[in-house]
Amino acid sequence: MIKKQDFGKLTKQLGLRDEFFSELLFNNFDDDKNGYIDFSELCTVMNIIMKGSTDDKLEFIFKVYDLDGNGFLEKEELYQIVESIYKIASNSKFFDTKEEMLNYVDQCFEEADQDNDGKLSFDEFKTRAKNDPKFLTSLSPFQDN
Ligand SMILES: [Ca+2]
Ligand SMILES: [Ca+2]
Ligand SMILES: [Ca+2]
Repeated sequence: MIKKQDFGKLTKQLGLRDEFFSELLFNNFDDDKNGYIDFSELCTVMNIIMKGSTDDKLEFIFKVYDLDGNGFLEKEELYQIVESIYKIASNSKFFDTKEEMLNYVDQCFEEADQDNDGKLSFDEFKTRAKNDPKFLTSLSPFQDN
């Protein structure tokens, strides 16, 4: 069983230096919300990460980013996430300033929100992520290379 404290250390070693994200991930791993990640919970997530299809992975990311768990991504949630990512990725590959990054979120959001209801459903998120790899990379807390 993994406690939240140990999980924080683990994600740090994996290059995730932001507590906000560590907490987000922990809450998502901890399926039964008992404050510990047990072996089967860990396996479920590892399976998605190692063997999951793109859709499985997108669904996982979507759930992590849906901070209030209402089944939709709101712009405020994306702002929080992107801001947190910006803190981690001090030399971000894509953006020079935070404003630039937030503008990008605005722009992506408008484009992704196909029915213009001000929130992204999983389908809208998935469509956007598949058509624009930059969208997904810019939303990923892990900086590959
Ligand atoms: Ca648990
Ligand atoms: Ca939400
Ligand atoms: Ca929508």
